[in-house]
Amino acid sequence: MFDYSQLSAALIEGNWESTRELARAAVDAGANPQDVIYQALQPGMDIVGERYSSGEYFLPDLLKAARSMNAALEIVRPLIKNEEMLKAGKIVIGTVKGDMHDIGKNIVALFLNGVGFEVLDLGTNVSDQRFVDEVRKSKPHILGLSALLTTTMYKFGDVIQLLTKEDLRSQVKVIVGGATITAEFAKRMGADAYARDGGEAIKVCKQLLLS
Ligand code: B1M
Repeated sequence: MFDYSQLSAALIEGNWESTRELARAAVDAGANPQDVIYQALQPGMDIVGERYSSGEYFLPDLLKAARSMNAALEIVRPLIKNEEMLKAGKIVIGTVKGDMHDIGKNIVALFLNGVGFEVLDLGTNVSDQRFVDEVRKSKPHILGLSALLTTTMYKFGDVIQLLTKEDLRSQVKVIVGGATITAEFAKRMGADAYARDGGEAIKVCKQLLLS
């Protein structure tokens, strides 16, 4: 069992160089890359979020934490790969309009790619129409929508309604996720599925391929 407290602390302090070096030291010592994400980095980000909510941290602190997270992800990214191949699955993924958060979405994309899904990542601040146009063009099995803000999470419903309007809803399964999202909210927006994190997204997307 690894002690990730120093790694979490470096991320919380926004020291990207230490975060990267401690992530490298952990994987060099045999840490599981998924554990590095879920036992060190994401809990660290949660603390950063709490400090921001309480007024202890400000926007520059969020930016420094995001940079540190990305520096550590560069280390673990090459290790999350090809556990098995699922050549049949294609997913289009993106963060909805008005939302610039992409760290969690990138992790989900990384995990899905790691198990062999073909992942087409549209990035952040993606308009409803762009998602729908990409579904028409690329014909993915799954459309993945990410949102982190309580103001942008309602975009899920807008995208799904537009898919219906353009006669594409029956052709694609929709999975949604993000820190503020619940399974109940996903259902209310008309999504087919919800996943809490990257690991669950793999499981759920495999099920969606079979349904
Ligand atoms: Co912002 N931010 N942020 N932020 N930010 C939050 C979300 C917030 C909760 C912080 C807080 O107040 N405590 C708050 C939202 C409050 C609310 O809506 N109720 C907030 C705010 C207010 C804002 C701004 C409005 C701040 C401002 O400008 N005054 C602004 C909005 C900008 C915009 O988007 N228009 C803003 C900006 C930013 C930064 C740019 C500085 C930076 C993002 C950098 C980036 O993404 N490139 C940032 C950050 C870093 C955060 C926190 C601290 C961390 C987010 C993160 O990366 N978490 C965040 C607080 C928090 O979440 N605890 C916060 C780590 C990541 C691995 O987890 O993203 O949850 P997460 O992803 C998980 C799961 O959610 C899930 O799997 C992922 C991997 O495990 N998941 C999916 C995600 N997408 C999925 C899709 C799926 C399935 C699962 O299927 C498709």
